[in-house]
Amino acid sequence: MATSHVATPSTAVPHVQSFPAHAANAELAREALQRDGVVCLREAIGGDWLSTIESGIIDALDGGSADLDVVQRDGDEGRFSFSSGAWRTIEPFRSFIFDSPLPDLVWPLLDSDDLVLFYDFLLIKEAHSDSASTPWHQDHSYYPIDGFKVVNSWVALDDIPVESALRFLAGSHQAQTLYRAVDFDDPTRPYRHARAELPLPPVGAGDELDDEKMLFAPLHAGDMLVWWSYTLHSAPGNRLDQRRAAFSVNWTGDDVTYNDRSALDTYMESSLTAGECIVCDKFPRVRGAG
Ligand SMILES: O=C(O)CCC(=O)C(=O)O
Repeated sequence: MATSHVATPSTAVPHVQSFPAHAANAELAREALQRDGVVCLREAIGGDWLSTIESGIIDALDGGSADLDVVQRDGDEGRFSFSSGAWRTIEPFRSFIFDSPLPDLVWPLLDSDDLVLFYDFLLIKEAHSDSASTPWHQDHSYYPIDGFKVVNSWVALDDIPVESALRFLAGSHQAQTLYRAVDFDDPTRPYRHARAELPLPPVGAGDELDDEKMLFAPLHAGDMLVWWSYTLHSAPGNRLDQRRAAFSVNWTGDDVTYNDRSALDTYMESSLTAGECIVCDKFPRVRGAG
């Protein structure tokens, strides 16, 4: 298993721009998202909804998620667990996605006539899952869809200090260059759905602290990051004595169509054909008329 050394950043590193999560700040948040490719909404999700998600996590880890991976890497004390597309079987996840303030926080940032649910993603790095790092990547490289109105709304379930925080390459979405998907378990190995004709991401393990465009995202539980699917980002393993968990919901907007390229089952739907709008039972419209 290849692991990348990630130095502990100082507290002086630049942070993702953040705003209190009010409707009144939506325009400022949208400008920051357009410029940097990522924005943080502080205190976006309240304690009751965080508890709802936690009850969904219990269900997911107890067999409720059909697509759950739990890995413990050599030498690590803690496990790294992730699940995707569980909202259709786990009621607390469904309720959070459809009934919480989440869609109304995200929709204004997307500048789209509608808001379509693509999939949910749960990620738990237990204390001292030291080598559970995430290499530099764009989410879009893994998707069988075309279009640019695709965002990840990533809710911190724990306080996440800068040492284990996500990091972003500011403005990396703007050129609309699609990079090749990398294998998360071992970035030196070809990923099975990778498109060989695409360039590799231009940032490698260990480069992040030298780059002035790097933005770090320390968060408190309930804060939410929103980033475009073309924004390059990465994360270190969790070397801390505390859990680092997040629940993210990925959304698409009115410019997105299916392209039928090879991808994980979570992102595919056999009833869709290339060029079609992706709205269907698996990817339902949550806001707007379509
Ligand atoms: O937190 C992490 O390790 C990675 C999260 C991420 O890259 C994602 O959700 O797309």
